[in-house]
Amino acid sequence: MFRSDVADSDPVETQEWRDSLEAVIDRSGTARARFLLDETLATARHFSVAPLTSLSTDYVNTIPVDQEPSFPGDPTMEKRIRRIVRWNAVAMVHRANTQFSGIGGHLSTYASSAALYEVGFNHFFRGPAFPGGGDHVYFQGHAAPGMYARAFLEGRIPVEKMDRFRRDADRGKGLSSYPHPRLMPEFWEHPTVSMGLGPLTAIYQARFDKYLHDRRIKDTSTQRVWCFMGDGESDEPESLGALSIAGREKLDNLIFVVNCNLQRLDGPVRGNGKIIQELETVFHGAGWNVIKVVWGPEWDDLLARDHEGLLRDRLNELVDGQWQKYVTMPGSYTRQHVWGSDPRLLKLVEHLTDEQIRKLRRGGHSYRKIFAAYDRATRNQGAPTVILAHTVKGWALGEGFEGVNVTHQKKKLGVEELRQFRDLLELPVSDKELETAPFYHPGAHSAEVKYMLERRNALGGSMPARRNQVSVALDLPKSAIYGEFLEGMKKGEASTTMVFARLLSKLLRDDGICKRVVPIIPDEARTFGMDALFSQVGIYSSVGQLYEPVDKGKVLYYRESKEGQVLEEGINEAGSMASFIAAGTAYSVNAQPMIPFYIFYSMFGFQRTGDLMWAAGDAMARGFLLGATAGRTTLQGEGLQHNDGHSHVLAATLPSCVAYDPAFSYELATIIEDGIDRMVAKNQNVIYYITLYNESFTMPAMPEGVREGILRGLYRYSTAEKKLKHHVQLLGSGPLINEALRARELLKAYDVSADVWSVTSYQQLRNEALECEHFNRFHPDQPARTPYVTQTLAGVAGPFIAVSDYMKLLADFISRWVPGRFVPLGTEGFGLSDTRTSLRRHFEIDAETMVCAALDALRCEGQIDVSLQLKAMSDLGIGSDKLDPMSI
Ligand SMILES: Cc1ncc(C[n+]2csc(CCOP(=O)(O)OP(=O)(O)O)c2C)c(N)n1
Ligand SMILES: [Mg+2]
Repeated sequence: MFRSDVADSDPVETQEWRDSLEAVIDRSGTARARFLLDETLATARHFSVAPLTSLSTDYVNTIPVDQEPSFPGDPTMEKRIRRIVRWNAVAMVHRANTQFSGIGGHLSTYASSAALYEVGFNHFFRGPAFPGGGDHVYFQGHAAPGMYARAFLEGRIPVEKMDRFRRDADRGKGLSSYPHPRLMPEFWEHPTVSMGLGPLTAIYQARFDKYLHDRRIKDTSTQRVWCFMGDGESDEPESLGALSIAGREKLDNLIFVVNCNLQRLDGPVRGNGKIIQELETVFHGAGWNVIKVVWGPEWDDLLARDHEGLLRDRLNELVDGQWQKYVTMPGSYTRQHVWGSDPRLLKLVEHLTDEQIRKLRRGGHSYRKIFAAYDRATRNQGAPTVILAHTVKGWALGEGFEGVNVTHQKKKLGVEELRQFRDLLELPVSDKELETAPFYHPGAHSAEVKYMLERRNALGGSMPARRNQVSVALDLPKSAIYGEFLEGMKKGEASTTMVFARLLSKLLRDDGICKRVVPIIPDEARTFGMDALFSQVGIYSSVGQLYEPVDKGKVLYYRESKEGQVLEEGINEAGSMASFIAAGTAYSVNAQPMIPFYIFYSMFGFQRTGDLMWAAGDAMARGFLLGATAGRTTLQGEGLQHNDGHSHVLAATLPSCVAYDPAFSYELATIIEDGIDRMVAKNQNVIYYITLYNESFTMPAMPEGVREGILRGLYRYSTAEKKLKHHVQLLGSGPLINEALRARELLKAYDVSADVWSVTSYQQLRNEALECEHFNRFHPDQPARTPYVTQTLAGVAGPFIAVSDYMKLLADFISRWVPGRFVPLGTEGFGLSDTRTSLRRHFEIDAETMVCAALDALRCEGQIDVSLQLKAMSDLGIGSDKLDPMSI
């Protein structure tokens, strides 16, 4: 293999070195060849001529000119299409902001990446009808106008809709700001605009495609994942944090395209460095195939004549801030600064005019260079590929936009700028019309539209396009599977975590859905008592198990297998969430319903990866999130960073999330059965968040008639045997219901009886009450609806004391609909380590402090005297010096 464009002052000598290496390999094998290379490098280091690092290459294109494939398309036609798409992408943002100041949108991102997308659309992206199901493309969020502009040309978006960019409120009539499946469920597939999440979730999507394939659920061998991202976006830890997983898993179905326009929002990404070179080393180091597309074809001849490597040295040394500057300067300036550093360099460009120097394009604007990169990327085997494409931010939008630091924030063009843009694009928009920047469509039967539709038809249809249909109908588990959990325990004790582990292992044996269940665990299976799953269904590994596990021979051993079912993600909650999204959207993305059960430390769920949960909601993912080791006081000994007393508050902020805090095994089983029914049978786009505790107690049998109450969030668990002089209502959630039951016994000493209620979901109670409020507000002429919580608690006597292992804020969700004095008890404040008993006293949620709260409420109601309250405090050993947990 010989590169014509590499700086080589003595090609014959070079070939001799190559020949001798080949001869050693032939004669003595690869080990000897490697030894000789190592020795040569050691010598090179001694003389300080070793390559800087084997991970980076010169600042030139990876693919040599003579290895570029011929371009199969019609370049002139594709240029015309690109120009029309470019115009309309600009028109939609400009028009939106002219009509509605402040509505926003971005011009410069797509302007820099138009060719990157268009080459993909015309030649590579496989659409939904492609055999095997097509590619998954993650579009850079801020480039959305370009995707709309293309769909407009294809006839998929009418012109009225183009004029409703960023106006979603009239449902179905507008175009969302960014890729939001929930707002445009027929169009967008993958949410990307929270930067970093696109790259992360794309990696796990590619991995999940392999999982589906290896587990023989779906043949995904023709599907690829394309992820477009910004160079500024690469600063997000999530963007690069999972690269090694893609490398290790050899995800050759994955292609990243990084739009390296050298700028982010405020300024240069690496003014003092080189982002492309930096990314090259990072991706290389993680085992990726790296293709740099740095320069356009205008550079080919210059680089071919760079026999001494002077030009390469110059390209290598100039930093990005400088490259950005050259975009904004005339050719004479660049001649002087780039080439003027050495007379020999000046000579290289002496035949070029200043204007020609100014027009030496960057690789990411050359369809030929991009085609070559995509072609190579799609043929690569055994590793993921990244394409680092060098572009100009605001390309072709004129000097007010190209390369300037404010370009990201500019939403409109002046008439003169529009005129120049129109002239550059050679579009038939009249001077008179320029003021309004009208959309331009060449007509449904035009050659351009015909060409692009032909290309898309050959590739499996238009994109982006989200599928809503589920092609596989599943038989849901029979009720019997849940039976044992409803019966309760005659003897012994269990925690809800143990109950869940048992239920999950039953679901994994169920004929109807066993293959569809995807357990996801970030290195905590043993913590949750779920390690039996390892041997029961195996851990998924694309290479099987290449070693004999240390515990082989034991009943439960660490079994990895190509058909393994558990996604054991290691200590990686973000990656686990990305897997959850891939599995939870498989019903649409891969037309295969899957049911993820992602179990994690509840403290490291919504708090740590909340944005991914939000993205899951946007993507309309379905599945179960299980926040284990839940509760500020139930998990003892772990302390401040582990004790979760607020994940339910955070979960309530995710609109598609149904959050439950169950106490008993029958509640948990009822909730999971309902969740599977809603997600799989009823096709509802909901996520269930269920907290699981590690406190064991005897699980009671399910009382009659409580199913609806469990699912709606509240039911009466037990009624006072006998009414005493005073009466209160005690509401409990999770294991704290046991404290409510104990408080009921203690209260008897003060002539107070109590009913005990189980609150499985404050969030569901609140949501339903808000729904009633909404109905009533807008239907004043109809009978008012009463919230379920009000109806259920109506007519019972006494103040209401609510306790949970979560913040008071959670119980406060329902306070305004409770028909009576309401006293929430909860765990505001930082967590700490101690025994459960001490922690519950500290946070004032144990039975004794509950008694104090109940008596206090009765005193405030004028029912008892202060002396009784003081007596109780003294009886129970609680003084007025009780530390306020918020004070820590
Ligand atoms: C997590 C997150 N932080 C901040 C932003 C706001 N933001 C939007 S675009 C942008 C700059 C993008 O730069 P780059 O990734 O280089 O993309 P380009 O537009 O240059 O292609 C920023 C900071 C965001 N969308 N997401
Ligand atoms: Mg950028």
